[in-house]
Amino acid sequence: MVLRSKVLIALTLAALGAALAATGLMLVAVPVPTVATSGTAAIGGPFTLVAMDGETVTDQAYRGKWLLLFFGYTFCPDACPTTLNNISVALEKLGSDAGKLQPLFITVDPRRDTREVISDYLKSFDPRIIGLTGTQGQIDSMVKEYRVYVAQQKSESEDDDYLVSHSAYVYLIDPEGKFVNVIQGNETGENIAAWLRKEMTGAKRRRSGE
Ligand SMILES: [Cu+2]
Repeated sequence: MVLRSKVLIALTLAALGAALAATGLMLVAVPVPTVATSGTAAIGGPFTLVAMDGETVTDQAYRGKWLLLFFGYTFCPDACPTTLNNISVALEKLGSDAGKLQPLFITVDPRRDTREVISDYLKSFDPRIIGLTGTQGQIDSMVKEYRVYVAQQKSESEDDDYLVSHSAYVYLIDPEGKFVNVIQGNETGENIAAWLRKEMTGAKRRRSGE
């Protein structure tokens, strides 16, 4: 319970920080929460989204793999490209262990981020990162489940020219679909890889009851 509260507080602070970041241009500066164990946090849960081929995909499709989730949007000027770069570097650093992981980029701006837009955008990053979109309702419920802060900024000119301020945590979900922990997207690829190794080995040890 204590651990769950810690992450919840951190994610709430992140939301607050993002709300205070008037332009939505900055990463949320909140210390990375530390969680020593996993399993019961009230973060995460089942989801239904749409894959790049138009097929419906649920969390069940990824059972048996660790999931690395990042929520963002392709028009994002900095947090998203930075995070996706860092994840790409982390995958490289992990070597063959990256095979146990499935990184997902989930748009919080499904109106502009069509499947084609997302596919094109992800060509700039590691090809193992899979893009997902969904209806506004599907995205909204996932954003709520994962406590992602998302706020569309008012556009002064054209309708389609807006920024979306959002929290920039990367979420780790274990092979059974349980939320494990988060890390800030602006951590270096090296730090993300080290964090992943630690979390993934820790979970294995916990499962075998050591
Ligand atoms: Cu972003």
